Amino acid sequence: MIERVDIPGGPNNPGEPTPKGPDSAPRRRGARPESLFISDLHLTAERPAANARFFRFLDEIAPAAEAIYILGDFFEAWVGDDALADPFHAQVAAALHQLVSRGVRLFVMHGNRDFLLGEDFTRATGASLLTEPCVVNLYDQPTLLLHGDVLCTDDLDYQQFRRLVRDPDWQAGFLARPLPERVALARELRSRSEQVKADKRPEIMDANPEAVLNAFRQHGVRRMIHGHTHRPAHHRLMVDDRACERWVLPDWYDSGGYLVCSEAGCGLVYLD
Ligand code: LP5
Ligand code: MN
Repeated sequence: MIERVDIPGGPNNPGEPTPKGPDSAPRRRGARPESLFISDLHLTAERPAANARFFRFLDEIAPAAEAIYILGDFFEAWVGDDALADPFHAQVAAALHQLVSRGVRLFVMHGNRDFLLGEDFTRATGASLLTEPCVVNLYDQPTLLLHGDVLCTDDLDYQQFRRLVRDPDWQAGFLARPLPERVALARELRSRSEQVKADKRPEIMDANPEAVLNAFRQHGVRRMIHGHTHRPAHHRLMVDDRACERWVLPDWYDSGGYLVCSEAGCGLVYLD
């Protein structure tokens, strides 16, 4: 089902003041309200450099934004919310919670690595989970948000796999297994994914142009933001008679970055 999500009190209600906690970071003087979009951080205790970059982003950049949107694959792999017991996961959740308590709204969407993020995670962080696909009214511009994997329609094996693991019965069966078993299965699946990707043609792992056009048409928007493909870009295209734009977010493996949007439009910012 396609739904247009109006986020209560979100940036789609620009007239409403952003709530600020007692220790909230003051906005840069004269700065216009901004929303930041990130995805594909693939956070894991095993990649400390990428984690440090993310914690720096949370300390130095995120507090001045009015909203942060995480569009999937925030974690390397999420096997269920009981994984919050892991010290690294708990540290990340606490850092997000601190950001929210400073008055920054936080929205999270599932990716293909972390589609099992659930209510315990949102409670621990103060984030709101966005249903994919979702249209937000971003400074008066309806904007379609996706993780991006659904656009890769030429990757037939992956789409079949996606249907399996997004099935609620399959997920209930998986979550009923002991945590160490789930962790081991996810590890196995990650290495399987890397193996099969090495044999896939790069173009089938990109967004299919027809799927992109259909998404614009179906949702009646002129702007789309997604991640997943690790091919950061600003695509301008005509859809029927309408000028549209598609922003693709960068991954955070080697450097990272984010998309910043305000009334004036959007722009990609890359981190060192
Ligand atoms: O993630 P990335 O960038 O490497 O590749 C994706 C697609 N791969 C995946 C798999 C994830 O990487 C692994 C997610 C682990 C965390 C989930 C935990 C909860 C579920 C655990 C289930 C055991 O999404 C990859 C795409 C690529 O993007 C580009 O779009 O090509 O697709 C695949 O690798 C899928 C394969 O093509 C087909 C999968 C065959 C495996 C079949 C095993 C099914 C049984 C699983 C039960 C153990
Ligand atoms: Mn992905």
